Amino acid sequence: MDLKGKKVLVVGLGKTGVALVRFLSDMGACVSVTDKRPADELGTGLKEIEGCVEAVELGCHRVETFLRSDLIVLSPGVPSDIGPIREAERRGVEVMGELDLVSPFLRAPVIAVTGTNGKTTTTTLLGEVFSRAGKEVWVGGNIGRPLVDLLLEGAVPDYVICEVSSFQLERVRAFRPFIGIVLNISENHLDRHGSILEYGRIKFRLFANQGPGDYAIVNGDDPLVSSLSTGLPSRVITFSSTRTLERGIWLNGKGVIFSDRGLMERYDLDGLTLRGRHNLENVMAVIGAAGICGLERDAVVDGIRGFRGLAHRIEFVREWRGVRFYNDSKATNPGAVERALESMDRKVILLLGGRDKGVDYSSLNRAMKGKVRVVVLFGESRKRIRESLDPSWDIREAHGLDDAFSIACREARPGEAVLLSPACSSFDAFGSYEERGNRFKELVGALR
Ligand code: UMA
Repeated sequence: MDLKGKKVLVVGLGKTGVALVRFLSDMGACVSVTDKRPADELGTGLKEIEGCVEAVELGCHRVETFLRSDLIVLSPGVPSDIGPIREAERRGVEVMGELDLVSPFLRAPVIAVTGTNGKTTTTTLLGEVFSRAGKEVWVGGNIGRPLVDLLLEGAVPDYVICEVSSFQLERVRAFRPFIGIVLNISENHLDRHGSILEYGRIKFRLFANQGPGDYAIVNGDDPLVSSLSTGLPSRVITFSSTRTLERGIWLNGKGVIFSDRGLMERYDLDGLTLRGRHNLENVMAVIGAAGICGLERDAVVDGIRGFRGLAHRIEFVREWRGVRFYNDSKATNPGAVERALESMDRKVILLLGGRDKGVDYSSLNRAMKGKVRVVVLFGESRKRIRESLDPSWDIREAHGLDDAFSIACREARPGEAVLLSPACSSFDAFGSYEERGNRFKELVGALR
């Protein structure tokens, strides 16, 4: 892709936008940027692109700005269907996302991970396991480090391990991972994608540009993932935590079997510290990628056994007066809450709420059965969640997280757990799920 002298407009000046501007400028493009937020809300972005841009438009997106460009590159958080983008496309201006811009410049095989839940854990674990097996890796993507940073750094690792979101996949036409992983699909981001089927189809764009020499690792226990997996252009490797397969990845006692092309390996996972079935699925996907790449089995097992999990994902914080506190602030959709509840071995006081993403919360009723004693709703979405929950639940309402936490502490009995697994994003009251999780941990830490 020749970018020299091209008039390129970057839309959005968050982390990705800043990296895009800098890369495009390095490649000799004439770069402009537009962000709907005004300068005083943009943080350090403007400073970081000093000297790299010809024009900056803030506080609005004017159609003329889009029409003047040869190429428009979108940040993931910018929906594809906003007016100026539609108009520019109608007039023949090329529009692409970060993944397609980066694709022609990639010099290492990509292992890309998507799914509604478990992406970050799986991506991080892949990084650990591949490093342990002596491979040089670059780990990034939706995890918080834009893929375009890889090009800015000039890194040429053995493997690029990349977390990919539905936002990034929305308009993929060229991105081609050597191994693509779809962990699961449940309701999320419906405010942007409209329906779960459309959301699922977008996730499967991960495989759209693959060929017969590439691999698709998919969850054979997830009905939507399975139904979308037929007819893929790459070699499909299925994993299952419920049955033995003819080939693929499955559980065997306290181990996992990987079998493909006449090869069969058993990975002994006795002593695994990760909790819950969903984490076993993440581990199976990692073993699939490791098996395909021919990593040394003992290194893979060491990497997996040594992995302690990530903060804000069913993170055990502390035990206080016999009550265990878990921070699962990253659970921003009902599917993630279901998985957290599944992994609990005691009665739970569940903290739910935040900003609604247009999803259906009624599936929580089944997941809560036999596990949850009291539900504390908080934040913007509390009314909507209450409407989806069966009235027979013991439901309390609180304004914000702090109030919800006080109620939970009053209600919890020794032997129970207080679980923050909110099913919603944090943006009604916090800048990120990390901030919300850290506040929860602060409150737990302050208990005397
Ligand atoms: N903006 C516009 N016009 C619009 C919409 C947004 O100008 O119509 C501007 C905003 O004002 C803001 C900028 O775009 O200044 C933000 O861009 P962005 O939302 O793409 O944010 P980045 O900082 O570039 O972060 C993105 C991902 N964010 C989203 O997808 C929303 C980060 O994922 C990712 O870590 C980062 O790129 C690096 O790849 C975050 C996320 O929440 C963690 N992802 C979602 C998820 O995991 O569920 C998909």
